[in-house]
Amino acid sequence: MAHPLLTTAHRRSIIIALITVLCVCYFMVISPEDGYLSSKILSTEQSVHKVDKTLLNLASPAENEPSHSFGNDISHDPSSPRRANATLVMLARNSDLDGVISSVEQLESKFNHKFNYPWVFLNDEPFSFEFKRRVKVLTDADVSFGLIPHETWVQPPWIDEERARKGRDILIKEGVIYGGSVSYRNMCRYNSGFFFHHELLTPYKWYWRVEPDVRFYCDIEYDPFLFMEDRDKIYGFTISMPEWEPTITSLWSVVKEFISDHPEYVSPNNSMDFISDDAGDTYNMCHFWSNFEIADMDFWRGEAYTKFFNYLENTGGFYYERWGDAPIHSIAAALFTRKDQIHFFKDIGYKHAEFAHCPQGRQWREGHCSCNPNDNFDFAQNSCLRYFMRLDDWMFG
Ligand SMILES: Nc1nc2c(ncn2[C@@H]2O[C@H](COP(=O)(O)OP(=O)(O)OP(=O)(O)O)[C@@H](O)[C@H]2O)c(=O)[nH]1
Ligand SMILES: [Mg+2]
Repeated sequence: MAHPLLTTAHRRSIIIALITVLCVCYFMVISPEDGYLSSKILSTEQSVHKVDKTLLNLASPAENEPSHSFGNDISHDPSSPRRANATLVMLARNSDLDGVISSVEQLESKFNHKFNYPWVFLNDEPFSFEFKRRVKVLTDADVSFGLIPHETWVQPPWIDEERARKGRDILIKEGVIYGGSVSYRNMCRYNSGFFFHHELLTPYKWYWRVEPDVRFYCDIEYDPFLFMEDRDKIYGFTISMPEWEPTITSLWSVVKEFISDHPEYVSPNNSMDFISDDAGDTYNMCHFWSNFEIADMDFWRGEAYTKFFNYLENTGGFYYERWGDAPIHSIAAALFTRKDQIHFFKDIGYKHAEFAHCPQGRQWREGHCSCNPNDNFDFAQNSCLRYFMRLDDWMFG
């Protein structure tokens, strides 16, 4: 039998020896520095693993399980492109349905199926169920159908109807298109001074005006709204031509009065040379054809245009003559913006009635345009494009 003291002392020395061996081993094999390095390597591996998973999650979230452990809470999709505050807008009647479908179908397939800008349709009468059903199905974008407030559409009660009737009769005798039509005058006045105040349009800055039965010939692979925004543009067109003089007999004298009352609104770098051949003495009738417009509604809503429109409106010229929204918009854009703020969309193939703009050369090829490049109004006798091109800066715009 062993002595208890010896046994205790023996045990104590074994424990001390073991502790000593463990300490020596610890300091020899795992020094504090090595331990730091090891743990650093370990933590780096973990973070590489983390980053990999994070990148994977960003790259294709749909293909990855949601991982709460890494805290990758992706609140927005960074791959979603920047968008403009913009809408496509069309004024139409229920009876225009076939032409509306044709225009929407083309613009969707050439442009908007990739961008999904919303559509706004406006009418002076409620759109029929059939109209809405047939149009909504053409796009994945939001579609709204709006009723135009009566007072912004109809001939105002202060217009002298006897004088207006005489004005219509003169144009009928002269064989001017829509010369006898009051509803055409309503439409022109509405497009000149009111559409951009419609409650469905006030949320937006940019619009692309589309009409029933027009043609869009080419693929549009970029965003024309962002193009305008990024270059500080205000008004974009494709076709320009002269107005029928009898429809705007007194317009230019009213414009000149406005300019002399409000010279502060005229841009020092304006496009007077597009609309006048004699530095503003007379109007040469040139205008941008407003059935196609990509433009900034804040310009129409701004002080210069608001005062300009009200000035014109007070003369009654929309009804006593037959002032069109195209010369009104064009004159304002030419005078109250810088010339580099007006853009010729030469890459957008477009046709309204018998007049077409077909891109040329590389733009025609790259846009896969379906128009005949020879069916192009740009340099036809009646085109006003050469007047636009004589503005110094057009090609740098
Ligand atoms: N809701 C409504 N829309 C109209 C009316 N008149 C014209 N519009 C629309 O206003 C736009 C211009 O009218 P248009 O009749 O095409 O006039 P235009 O382009 O000068 O003439 P066209 O060469 O015949 O096309 C089109 O989008 C028409 O659908 C109307 O009385 N009510
Ligand atoms: Mg038309």
